[in-house]
Amino acid sequence: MKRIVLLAIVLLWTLGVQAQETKPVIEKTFIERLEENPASIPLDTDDPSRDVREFRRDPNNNPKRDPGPINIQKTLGGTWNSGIPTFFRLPVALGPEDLKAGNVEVAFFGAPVDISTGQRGTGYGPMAVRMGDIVGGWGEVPALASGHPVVGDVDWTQTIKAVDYGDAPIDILSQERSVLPVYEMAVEIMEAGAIPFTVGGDHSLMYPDVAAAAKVYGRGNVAVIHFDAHFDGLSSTLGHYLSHGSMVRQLIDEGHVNGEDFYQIGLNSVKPSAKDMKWMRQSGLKFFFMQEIDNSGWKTVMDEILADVKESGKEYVFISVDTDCLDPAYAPGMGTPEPGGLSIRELFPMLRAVTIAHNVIGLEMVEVNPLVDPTYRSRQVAVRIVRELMTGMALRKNGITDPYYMDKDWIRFKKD
Ligand SMILES: [Mn+2]
Repeated sequence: MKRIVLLAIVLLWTLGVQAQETKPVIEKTFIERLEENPASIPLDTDDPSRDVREFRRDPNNNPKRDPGPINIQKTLGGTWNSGIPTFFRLPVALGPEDLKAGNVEVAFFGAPVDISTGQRGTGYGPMAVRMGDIVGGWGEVPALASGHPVVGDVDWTQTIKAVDYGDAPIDILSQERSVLPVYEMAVEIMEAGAIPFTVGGDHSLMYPDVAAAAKVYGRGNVAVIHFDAHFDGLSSTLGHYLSHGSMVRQLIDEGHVNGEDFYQIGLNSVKPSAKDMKWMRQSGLKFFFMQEIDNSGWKTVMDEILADVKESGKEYVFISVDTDCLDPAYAPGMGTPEPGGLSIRELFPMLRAVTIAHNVIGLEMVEVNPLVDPTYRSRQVAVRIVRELMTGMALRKNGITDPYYMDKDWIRFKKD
């Protein structure tokens, strides 16, 4: 009897629940909104965290202090595995007033975007570079300064005033919504009179980075030297204008940079389609496949590029290094590695050449993926890429004009 009563209660309760109508809190379903406009991604405009740009601190009043770079290290200097991991243990700058007050020349900032590669990992690039081994020592202790195996007694950290500008506040769920915060940070650094050096993050960053340079120095006034296994000129990817494979197309077609001022070195991926090749030729893009470097040698290619930039009269040069320009033998931890790429022996002298020869107004190093870099090899190489670029800039500041400069005293013993 008890069981029957219990069953009856359960039955009535179930019927009661079924009889209730569902009352949705949101009237239009997500599916309906997608069906209405399949090319849009519905967003919650009421979400207080919807604009990552609002996450930025007031750099001057939080806490209140005099402007200028802040040294956050405990010691005046140290060795590679010590210190609080800012980029190269550099002082920190929080806002443009710090850059101006400190006469900062180069401001590194991280941009941890990785959605464009289709896998996670490049977003950890900035932290990996901060943690990466610094050859020799860091800081202001002269005894810890380190020379360079090719160009001699030059320590860029003691020649160029540089800071860690922190990370751009990016939207980890959207490359499109990460464009503005990165663009604004790059513009802010340039307008404060410094050179932004973006550490990525995937290569979709090239769009805001170069667009910022064109905004500050003038559309069509900037030449771009682009090391990459990929041509990155797809008109779109899965309907997205922006990806790490299409920014070159957007930058040229939108008129930020002229096609003929765009130099690509080391192309080595699946060949661009016939349609893409047609666009590359029509736009005037100056591309050098790996085969050309294999046939003619890196120096011949570099000579041609240096002469061409000079002839164009372009005063402002942006350098973009996608680390996958290197063969995965040297750097396997990449967003999209491509066997058959440049060797370290080819890349390093080219990086010094472009920075010695040109008035560089912006740089980026992108696509390092520490999650697929179990040997730390790729991040070591990434740190070295930054070092080569910065060493070239330091040599230029010291008055060196030969793009292939070597300190002869450092190359071999002397017989005399
Ligand atoms: Mn690439």
